[in-house]
Amino acid sequence: MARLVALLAALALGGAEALAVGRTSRVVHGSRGAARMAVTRAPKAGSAVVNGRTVVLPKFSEECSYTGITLTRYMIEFARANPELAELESILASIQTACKTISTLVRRSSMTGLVGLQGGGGSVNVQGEEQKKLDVITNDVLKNALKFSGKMATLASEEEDAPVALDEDDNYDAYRPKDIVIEEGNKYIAVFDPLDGSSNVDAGIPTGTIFGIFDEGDQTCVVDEGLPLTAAEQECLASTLRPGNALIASGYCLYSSATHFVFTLGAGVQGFTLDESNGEFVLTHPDIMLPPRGKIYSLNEGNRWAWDNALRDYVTAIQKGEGESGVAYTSRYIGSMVGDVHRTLLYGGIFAYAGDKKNVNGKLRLLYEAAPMSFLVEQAGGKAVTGLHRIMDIVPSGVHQRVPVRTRRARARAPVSYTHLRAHET
Ligand code: P6P
Repeated sequence: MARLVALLAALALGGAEALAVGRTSRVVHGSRGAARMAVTRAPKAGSAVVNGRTVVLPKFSEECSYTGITLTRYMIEFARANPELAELESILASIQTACKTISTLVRRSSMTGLVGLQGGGGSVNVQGEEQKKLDVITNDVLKNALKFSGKMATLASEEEDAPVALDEDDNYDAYRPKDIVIEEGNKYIAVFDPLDGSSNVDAGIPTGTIFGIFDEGDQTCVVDEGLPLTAAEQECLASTLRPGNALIASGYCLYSSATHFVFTLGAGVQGFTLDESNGEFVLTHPDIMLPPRGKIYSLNEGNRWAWDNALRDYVTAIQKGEGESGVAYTSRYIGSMVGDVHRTLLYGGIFAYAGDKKNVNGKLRLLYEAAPMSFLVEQAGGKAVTGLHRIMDIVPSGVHQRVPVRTRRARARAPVSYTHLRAHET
């Protein structure tokens, strides 16, 4: 009987106000003479308190004018500044490697034949959604990267029916002297959507990977290794789901005109861009803060006549410029949450996925879509709310639970039925 620490929980730490630092950049001529934009001012040193724990921001006394501040270096410095979170360095290293791999798989899919449905069709995930070839492959890429990090206890994925409890790492056993029991290091849990928006991928529309990492907590489930999980074991795994204030890290990788890696460790949001000339993610968007006001609203208006009246009236008002800002909003909607949220983080405005008569609980999954993104939005100075509750306060009732969808606007109005991620009003 293998003793496995198996946990599931959701998301994010409380929304400590991120340290805001202006972004400056200059053209730096690298060794190859090619002009490259580099961030000349790294994130401001400091710290933030999230859920009672202090997270110290790394310091960068100098920067290489050829490579800028890479994600690898950022995490090295983060681990030095936060020794108790040092293992996040190897976890983020695994995730960035997986994201680079996925970026290449997505970019080359039309040439490599990795387009279309898994098995020509008929392969359906637990959500009842037809799986694309890339859904399955990217799930394996990310699952393996996290598993081989040696730091994971459990993985939960959109593409996995049930949580995957990782048994002892064979290599770890091979290295471990048999007569000494070595206390394992921290064990973490990952939740992820390996290719969010995959229905768009064959058309070259932006897609992304969403991830959330949280520490193991104290719940333990003992499961038989190598055997399918029993109902009781699944119940145990699911019973460890905790409200979205338990995350240590979350982020996404956007596969678009460029490959952007945006994440938070509980003290602000950092944005990196893949420099394809050397394969490094380079810090290009330090300390992302939502603009105080935006004039873009992003939600699927095809669902308009299934919305409740309050939401329809709200959208009509902002379309007419009759909202709080008095500015007529414009509509942008990609249908990939990663793309829509990334634009919202940079340009401001509103992203929402509404509950409606067809889907009372909307569509976004709490554990590995809405909550990791909510963590980022809050860390970027925004609000991620559902009707009566802050998204991150919701205790998931299951791995694939959809977000309970009710949102109360900033001012006391009748609750409107949608989940919306919005820059807070100034
Ligand atoms: P709809 C992708 O399938 C996804 O989960 C999110 O990435 C996206 O925001 C939403 O669904 C799009 O759903 O119903 O507008 O196509």
